[in-house]
Amino acid sequence: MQLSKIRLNENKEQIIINRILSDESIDFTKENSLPLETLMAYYRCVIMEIETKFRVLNEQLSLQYDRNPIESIKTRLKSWESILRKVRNKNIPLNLESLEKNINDIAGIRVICSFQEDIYQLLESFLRQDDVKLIKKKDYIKNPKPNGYKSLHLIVEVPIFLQNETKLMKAEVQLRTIAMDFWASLEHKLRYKKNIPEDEAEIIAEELLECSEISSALDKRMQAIKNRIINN
Ligand code: 0O2
Repeated sequence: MQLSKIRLNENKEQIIINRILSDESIDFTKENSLPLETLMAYYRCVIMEIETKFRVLNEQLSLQYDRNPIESIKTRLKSWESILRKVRNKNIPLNLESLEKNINDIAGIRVICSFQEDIYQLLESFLRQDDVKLIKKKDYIKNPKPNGYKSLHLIVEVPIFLQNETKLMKAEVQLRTIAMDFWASLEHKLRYKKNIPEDEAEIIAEELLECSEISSALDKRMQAIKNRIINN
């Protein structure tokens, strides 16, 4: 967590945060450094819990089908800077309860699969688990975003088992194919890159939309080939 960095006055992140934030949020950060560090540790724990759940499913499905449905898993704890930016953009009250209640993606787990069918199979097995509570599902695979973005997003609540208590923590899980991940990584660069002339940005966006369609077609063909191989 970036809290330790925030304490250093000359730190680069401190300078950015100072620019983004009001005095109130800077005071909040300083006054709550220990509870915030604890909360972030809980989010790290829920990331571990969920990552393990997917690794277990991968292990079992690989025994059953002799191949690994999960290509890789990436996890991230949202940076303190992004959390504060979201607080400001969404006009959320800045206190610990409000962060937990209103920001669902502090803990993020991205599961990357080879094939689209694997995503739905994993989804079913994951949501069937007794201790996983689905809060929200957004299927950008069946309903891609207008820019061509595809991925399956879940907000879930999962218990973490601490020394003297069990705590329910929320996390965002994104499931996508390798092709969808490849596309999203490049498109992400466009979103965060400043200084691209408007007409150039429009051309890139059109190219990306076309690439999204091409990669969907590739995903479908690869899936069909895999199924033919398996069925022979
Ligand atoms: P980062 O830096 O990846 O964390 P909501 O509040 O749920 O209504 P939100 O938070 O936009 O709206 O949720 P959504 O639509 O489920 O998107 C959450 C995350 O999905 C984003 O997080 C991105 O990681 C990814 N994502 C969504 N849309 C796009 C897109 O068009 N392109 C790419 N490359 N990624 C996308 P953050 O917080 O925006 O960013």
